[in-house]
Amino acid sequence: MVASCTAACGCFIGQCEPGWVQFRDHCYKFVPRSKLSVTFHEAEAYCQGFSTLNGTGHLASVQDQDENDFILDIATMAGMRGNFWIGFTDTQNEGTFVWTDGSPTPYKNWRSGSPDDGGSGRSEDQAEMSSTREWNDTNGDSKTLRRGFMCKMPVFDKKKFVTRACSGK
Ligand SMILES: [Ca+2]
Ligand SMILES: [Ca+2]
Repeated sequence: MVASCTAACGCFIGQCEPGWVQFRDHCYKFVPRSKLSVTFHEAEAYCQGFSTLNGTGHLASVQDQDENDFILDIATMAGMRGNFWIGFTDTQNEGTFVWTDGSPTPYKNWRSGSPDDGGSGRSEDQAEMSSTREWNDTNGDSKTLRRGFMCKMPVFDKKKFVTRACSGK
C-alpha cells in the first residue's frame, strides 16, 4: 500500500518489511489485541525489538492530522478492537507528554477534557487512541490494563526517498 500523495509530499515505495505499512519515511505495524494484548511498557518493548539502519522501532508518535488519520485507518483495517497504545507518555514529568521515539510534540489530538491524569488521587501517564481518532491518557502502569498497539520505525534507506508527485503510480 502506498499512501496517496501530491506534489507536496514524498513518495516511498517498497521500503518496509512485509507486515509493515509505509507512510512518508516511516513504517507502521498495528498489533491488534486479538493477537497480543499487553501493557504500555510491554508494547514499547515489543516495538523496540524492530530496527533498521535508520533507527529503532517505538510505539507510534504522531506529528500531524494526516498521520493521525493514517494510523487509525490501518488500525481499523488490521482488526482494531477498542483503544490502542500510542507512544505518548508523561511518566518523566507529570503534565509534559513526550514521544517514546523522541519526536517533537507540536501536534496533539486529545479528546475533550484530556489529559486529566485520571482525576484526584489517581495517575494516568500513557496515551491511547480511540476509534474517534482522539487520544486519552490512561493508566499504562497498571498490569491489568492491556491493549493492542501501533509500532513505528524509520524506513530502511532514506536515500531512496524522492520528492515528487506520485500520481499515476
Ligand atoms: Ca499524567
Ligand atoms: Ca484520562
